[in-house]
Amino acid sequence: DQNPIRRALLSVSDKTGLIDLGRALAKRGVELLSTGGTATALRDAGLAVRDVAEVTGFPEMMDGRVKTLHPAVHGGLLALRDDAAHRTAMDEHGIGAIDLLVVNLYPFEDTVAKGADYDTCIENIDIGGPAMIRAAAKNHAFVTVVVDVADYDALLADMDQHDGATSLVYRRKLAQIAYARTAAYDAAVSTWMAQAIGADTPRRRAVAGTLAQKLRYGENPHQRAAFYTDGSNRPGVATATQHQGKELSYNNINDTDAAFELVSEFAPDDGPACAIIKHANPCGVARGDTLKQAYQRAFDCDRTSAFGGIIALNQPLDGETAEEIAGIFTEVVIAPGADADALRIFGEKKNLRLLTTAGLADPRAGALTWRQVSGGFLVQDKDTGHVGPGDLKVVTKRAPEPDELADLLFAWKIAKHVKSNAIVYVNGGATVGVGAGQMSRVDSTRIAARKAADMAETLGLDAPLTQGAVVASDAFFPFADGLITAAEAGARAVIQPGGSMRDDEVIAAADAAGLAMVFTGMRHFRH
Ligand code: 93A
Repeated sequence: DQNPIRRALLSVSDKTGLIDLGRALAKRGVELLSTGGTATALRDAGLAVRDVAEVTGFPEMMDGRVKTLHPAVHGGLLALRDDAAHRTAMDEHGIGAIDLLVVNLYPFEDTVAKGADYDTCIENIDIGGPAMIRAAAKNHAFVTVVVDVADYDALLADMDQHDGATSLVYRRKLAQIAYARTAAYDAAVSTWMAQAIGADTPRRRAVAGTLAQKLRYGENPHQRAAFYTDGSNRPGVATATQHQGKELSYNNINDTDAAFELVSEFAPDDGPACAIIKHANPCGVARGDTLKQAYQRAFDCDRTSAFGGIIALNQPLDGETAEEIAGIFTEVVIAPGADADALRIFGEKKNLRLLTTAGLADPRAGALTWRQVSGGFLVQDKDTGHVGPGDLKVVTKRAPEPDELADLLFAWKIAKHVKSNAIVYVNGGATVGVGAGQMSRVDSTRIAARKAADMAETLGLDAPLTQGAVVASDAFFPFADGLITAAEAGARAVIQPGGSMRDDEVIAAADAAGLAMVFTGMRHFRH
């Protein structure tokens, strides 16, 4: 359904596969046109190429900013071959048809990812390439457009099946891919620019991404999946270095992100901290005098769930901590670095993946988060909310003691990272019971206390560690029952947003049980 491809314009920044493609096209009788660097590469390989400059009658100018932006190129791409007036215009102006366009763009996304300065990023915004891609894709009734090195082989195969032409079905498919590419490219520019100019509420923020990894499957084996980076180059799972072990899965990446975001709440200067994650919720978070101790204390919150978990550390992994972690099966460890001992010890654990990052995530850094709903998506600011001692309002007769206050603030930071309804018991800088994701707050409170009781049995303790603990609730207690459950489990102090219609009842119950309670005035729903 098309004449054989006679003339191709090749203009590529990524020259992978270029020579083979050029040879294969030349062998099929296709004339090659090219821009500067692409032409040189083809010529060096002994292929005959015509310079676009010869076709346009203009040299490439302004540092290459203007190379292909000319009617001789765009007319050749856009002309309707079956329209008499278009044919006349081509003849009058000496415009030759371009049947195939092969373009890949200036590497804007890579330039940003490398941390290049503003001007360098600007210079890497391709103008002529996207213009040609969009023109060729619009005219896919006659023109074939290829924007991805991965499509070269399929292009040649399609040509061979159609006597040197391509099928309309295939050209349509390529045109759609082409528009997806230019859309993603412009989205990457706008995303980068929003960040570069510090626009806190970008007028329109497109979802841009660069394929980082095709995943074997999604949350379940029957779901397809892939991992994209957004070019923001922040410390985290997307930019971490993987030292060993098999490829991360979809769930691994999701859980590793949750672990790292949580542990990043704890500044290294405040001492070692460890978070262990299962199914995106923490099953243990603790501080320690050493990193090893922080891990052990996190592990002791819920040893059963920690099996096969994901561990995040707020300081570089050392040998003694690695030795301790290696004692049970763990999927992933992520930390801002690892010393030689740690690398050697983990090197023997082939199934354990170790990821190191360039630092911790900044929990205060603004970002947007997306969630898909049928027919659309929700966008919101990332939850960067935080409270300090000065933000707390004591609402009970008794105010928290200093040690209780420290645990309350620690528990509050963790509650922010637990699925709602979230209840977190903390004792001496370690979680001792976590209740996550329940539909009623009182159930989360009971589950967390029951888990603490189970652990007390496992560890051979006289009483669960909820005795004398503090408790955080990510949102207000709607009734007194949740608070009473916490008091019965032995909690001494409570941190919660406040704001319930029945705050008075809840405060009265706290006073009756001798609890100290503070309101944050801020909640941390996480659904
Ligand atoms: O600076 S541009 O936006 N101006 C143009 O007119 C133009 N035409 C093609 N960049 C332009 N290109 C891009 O040059 C292509 O998209 C491709 O990425 C690159 C190929 O340049 P060379 O052949 O010199 O290596």
